[in-house]
Amino acid sequence: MKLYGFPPSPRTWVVRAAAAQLGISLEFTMVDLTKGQQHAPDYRAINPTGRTPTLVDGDFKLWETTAILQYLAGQQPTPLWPDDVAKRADIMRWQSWTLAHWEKESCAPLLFERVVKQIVGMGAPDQTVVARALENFARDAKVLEAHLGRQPYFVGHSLTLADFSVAAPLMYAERSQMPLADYAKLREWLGRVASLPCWKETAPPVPATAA
Ligand SMILES: N[C@@H](CCC(=O)N[C@@H](CS)C(=O)NCC(=O)O)C(=O)O
Repeated sequence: MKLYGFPPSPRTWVVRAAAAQLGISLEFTMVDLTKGQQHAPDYRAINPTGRTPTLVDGDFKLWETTAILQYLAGQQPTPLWPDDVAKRADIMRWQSWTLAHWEKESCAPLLFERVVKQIVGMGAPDQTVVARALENFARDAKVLEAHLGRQPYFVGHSLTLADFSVAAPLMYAERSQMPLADYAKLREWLGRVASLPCWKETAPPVPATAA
């Protein structure tokens, strides 16, 4: 299978980390977002949304990170994506919530305003956007903290795709100054996930700051 992506992006990173955890080797092709390669006609032919990552398996072209994670985990029996309808729905619940709220409204705006803008030279963070994201972050982190007070992983007692999906937006938590200090369970869980060999093996080099 081939993966098209941009290694520093959390979405490409989480797909590569999950593939490594599953023991699936992916033939990787770089789509350099800093050079606009996501808009090149040959890339648009496999992903008309002009975003990364994209998985290609023979004639099957799959975009959207969550769908890619489920497709990879569905290749063989794995505790990451248990063959149990309630557990899969539970994983999907956390993945859906992450897409709609945790990633979109809380983490991604902090990453963009505080890190991406600096790297690509887009100027200072918009403090209105940052303030709104911090409010959302507190709202969502409380939900995560309460859940992790009851169990060590998001679904059941072992690692699943839910942990990969919820952790991905936190990949640059420190650099984005995400306020994790008040959430001990969340920090402990993130430490467990981030110390997985698959996470470290696929970690991108830290991008430089624009001069
Ligand atoms: N919902 C998509 C979002 C994909 C996405 O926005 N990817 C970013 C990189 S993390 C991208 O390619 N951005 C380039 C652009 O929007 O031009 C997914 O989860 O895969």
